[in-house]
Amino acid sequence: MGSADQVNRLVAGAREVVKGKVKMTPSEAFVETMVSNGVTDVFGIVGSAYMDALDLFTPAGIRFIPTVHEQGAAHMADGYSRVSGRHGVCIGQNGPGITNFVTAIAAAYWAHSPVVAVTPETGSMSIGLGGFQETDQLPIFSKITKYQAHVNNAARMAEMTARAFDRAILEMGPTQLNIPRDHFYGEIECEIAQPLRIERGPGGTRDLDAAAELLAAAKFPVVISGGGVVMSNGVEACVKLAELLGAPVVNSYLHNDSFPASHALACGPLGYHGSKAAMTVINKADVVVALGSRLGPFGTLPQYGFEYWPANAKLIQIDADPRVLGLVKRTSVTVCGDAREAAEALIERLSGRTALFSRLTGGGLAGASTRGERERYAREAKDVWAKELAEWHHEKDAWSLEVSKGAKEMHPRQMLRELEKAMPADAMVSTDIGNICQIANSYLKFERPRSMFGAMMFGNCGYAFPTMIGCKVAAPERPAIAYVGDGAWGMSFGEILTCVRENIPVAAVVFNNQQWGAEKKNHVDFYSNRFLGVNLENPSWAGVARAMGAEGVTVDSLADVGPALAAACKAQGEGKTTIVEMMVTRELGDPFRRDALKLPHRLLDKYKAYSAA
Ligand SMILES: Cc1ncc(C[n+]2csc(CCOP(=O)(O)OP(=O)(O)O)c2C)c(N)n1
Ligand SMILES: [Mg+2]
Repeated sequence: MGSADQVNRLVAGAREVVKGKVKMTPSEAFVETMVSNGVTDVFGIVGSAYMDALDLFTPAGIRFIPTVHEQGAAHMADGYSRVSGRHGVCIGQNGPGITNFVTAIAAAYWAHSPVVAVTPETGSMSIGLGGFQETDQLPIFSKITKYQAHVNNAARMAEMTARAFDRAILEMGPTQLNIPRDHFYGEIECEIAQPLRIERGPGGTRDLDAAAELLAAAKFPVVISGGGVVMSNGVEACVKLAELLGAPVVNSYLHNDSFPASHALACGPLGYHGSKAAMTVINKADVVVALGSRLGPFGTLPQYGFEYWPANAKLIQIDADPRVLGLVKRTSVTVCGDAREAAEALIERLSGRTALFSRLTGGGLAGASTRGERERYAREAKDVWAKELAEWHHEKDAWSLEVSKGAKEMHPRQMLRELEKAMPADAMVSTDIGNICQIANSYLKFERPRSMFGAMMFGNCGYAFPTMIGCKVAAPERPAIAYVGDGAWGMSFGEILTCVRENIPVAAVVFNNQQWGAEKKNHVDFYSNRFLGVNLENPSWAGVARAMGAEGVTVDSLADVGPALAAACKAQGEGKTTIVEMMVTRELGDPFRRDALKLPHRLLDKYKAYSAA
């Protein structure tokens, strides 16, 4: 029985927050503040540090989801928040339980996820004495959280808890709530705060006016729809703005769900193994409007040997976070505002400038008469890319050809295409870090937001599976699928037990190429195939899954890929988690970055043989 069954959120009063200044225990203040913030699920591993508060989760209508590893718990909180737009919460034992959070909180930081990491710590009377499970927990998270609340006095429990929750949403990123473990006990008098939810607004009038002028003068405007569009629930507004301008739309890197893929103006994602159509189209732009994007440095690197960023285009950057404006790319206009509201404000400013208005006043949209041309250009670019991709069955570099010669395993690209074809309409897909997961970027298309969950810019192997478990908790009705390489799977498969124990049915598609492929590619490209630590001897991952109480399927022919995915999605309706192990060749696609490494140069005689070939 999963703990969901133990929580009856309909227990009278469970979700009703105590009102006014009341005497309570700090544990009660902590739990009530979570209720006030709408928290219904918390991921973690039990620990004596916070047992007094844990005891109250069930009567408060909060489900506690025990995980295999605290890193998994924090990734789950991340996935949960990315799907729901609400807080993801994780908690653990002081010391090692908390340090186990670190990688996942860093990942959530770069995914802009409002995760609250609750970190009980050594009791206040023994801090600094070097007792059991003690480490200074604030410095560890200082660079990977937006805010750190420290409960320095039990009387401040409600206040600090509320602030940690408020700031996670306010700044869209993880916050830490650090609580010396003795501060859960005692009696305090306090009031439970209402959540502080501010309206961000569309941005300054002057900046929006300037943006509208630039767009009105654009001959070839292109929209980059970023993660901020998803987070602000702004896809509809983005569609309207693009339609008004007749502007093709590209997704920012790993945000393939930020614009409906079937829309006539949609050109697909930029970035590593993104859409060549998107790159061809943006290269033509005279004005680019980056809506809800920090324009991260890796999202616009040259791809396919194509330096596509339009260096001479005017750039309008719109983002809710002022710190990212003008940071990576020089902007012509910057707008600090909510992506949805800013798009709506631009629509308001531009919608009067119809073709008729334009004829009468000469002040209309400069690109109005050529919208058909842009649409045609985008359509042709998409057709060319679709054809190229359809014929791109396998990698063609010398090493890939050699290792796949006569191989009975599937070519990764063909396998990814079969997965794409079988993808259920409302699926949620997370992707890990690895060569095949990155190539998957070419084959992942979405119609609705909050559907794609890449490992984003922290880029840690082991992200996708636990994140998808969190996604499934937030959206149990949607098919949940994690794409994971076999190396990354070794880091994360333990959480199968969480799926089975807690009845959280998901599917994981494991790409078994028996190698840490993405890193091996560097050995091929830079180190004359001097392989070290990149080959993997795997057990049957399907067998391992079965031993852990899940379904396990091994697929080695293309015809079985689609049916296996469909079955794994259907099985979720029956409460079953399925691991689909794809047996694929060892061929490897283009590397992430060509500028990441230099050819080896050695000076000492003993290492001379280890120079570039
Ligand atoms: C936690 C972590 N450790 C190491 C790396 C470096 N790294 C990047 S990709 C990669 C290989 C991934 O291998 P696998 O998951 O098997 O996928 P493949 O590349 O074979 O498709 C490694 C080790 C990383 N990104 N994250
Ligand atoms: Mg691999």
